[in-house]
Amino acid sequence: MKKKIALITGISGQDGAYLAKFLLDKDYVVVGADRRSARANMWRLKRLGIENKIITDEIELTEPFEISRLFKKYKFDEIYNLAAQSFVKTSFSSPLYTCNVTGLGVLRILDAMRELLPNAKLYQASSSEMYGEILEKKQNEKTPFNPRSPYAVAKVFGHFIIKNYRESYNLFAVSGILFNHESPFRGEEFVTRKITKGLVGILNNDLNCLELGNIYAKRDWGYAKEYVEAMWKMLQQKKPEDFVISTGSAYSIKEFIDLSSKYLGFKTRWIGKGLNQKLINISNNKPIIKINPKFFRPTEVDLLIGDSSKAQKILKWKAKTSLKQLVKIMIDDEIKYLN
Ligand code: NAP
Ligand code: G4F
Repeated sequence: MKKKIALITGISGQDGAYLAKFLLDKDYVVVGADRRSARANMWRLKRLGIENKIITDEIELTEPFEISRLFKKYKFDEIYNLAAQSFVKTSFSSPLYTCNVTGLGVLRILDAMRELLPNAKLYQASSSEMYGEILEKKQNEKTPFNPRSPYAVAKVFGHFIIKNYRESYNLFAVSGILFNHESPFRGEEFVTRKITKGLVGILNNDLNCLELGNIYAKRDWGYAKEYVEAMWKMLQQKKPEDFVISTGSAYSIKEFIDLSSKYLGFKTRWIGKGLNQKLINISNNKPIIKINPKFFRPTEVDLLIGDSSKAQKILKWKAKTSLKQLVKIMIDDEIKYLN
């Protein structure tokens, strides 16, 4: 039987790597596309031992000619659009660029698909950030969006243009509204990896103290490796539909720090309030976490908790890894690859 061929944009990112491994294990031909970079950014694929098993090509989401070229070169059965300027904080300093890549990039992909590959299936990486200042206690596919950052506004555009092209041109194009998902492959600027890497660095005497922003925000954190299966499942359905993917539980950054420091064997206590709040290492009375307003955002998303009952019912998908287990996975890996 002819192998299915899938395109993953954003192949160098966290989800791109896990999804590539998942699809290769299902015997797909995987074309992994990324923008050209002067920096070596394929370390995740190397770690998974799949760097030489995927076909690599270039895609720049601001460049429609490059998208068309790729869509003429390969007859994709499935397209996973994971590429984005995905760091929320950067979207405040680069709003136009973020909207161009993360928002309009989706339209460029969709329009090339309409013209060149109308029978392909397209997955769009939508985000729980779209709920922003939440309008319902638990967020599901029907909860209205209330975005709080240029990144989230761009994702809302991407989400609705997918729906519009699906309805206007009868394309199989769907959005997965994924809540935060983490792993050892998470970028170092995101808060979970910043904490696991930072605390391991402190234990190893490479770092004195870690500086963070708002530690009272709460997120619904799952394990990225499990979440890519849900993306694939969405494209195996008869009917194109959007799904929320989440664990259903939320924890604060402070709780994530406490779980991590406890797992590493630190004896700690919190002191002070607001900007003066610190986490003290009881063994030497020195602070290991401080607050730095530099990491605050102009507008914050205080709380996200997803309701993924539709995915549980239709996709038969459910998150399995607890936050405690996720912390262990991330820290063990951090220690293993310390040098
Ligand atoms: P990530 O690690 O930041 O990866 C983003 C990828 O997009 C990288 O490969 C990056 O390439 C690529 N990219 C950035 N700008 C590009 C451009 N102009 N043209 C082409 N490629 C570009 O993100 P992730 O965590 O894997 O997330 C995957 C997707 O899911 C993103 O769209 C993100 O917004 C969305 N999402 C993530 C989460 C989450 O919790 N992880 C939750 C909801 C939605 P470089 O290596 O060159 O930077
Ligand atoms: O780890 P974060 O940067 O992730 P954020 O903003 O929730 O966005 C991630 O998840 C979204 C899904 O909801 C994705 F769409 C998006 O692409 C990305 O993957 O920040 C999490 C929380 C925020 O409330 C932030 O203010 O942690 C808080 N935080 C506190 N101190 C910090 C820091 N965040 C970062 N990155 N760095 C800090 O020092």
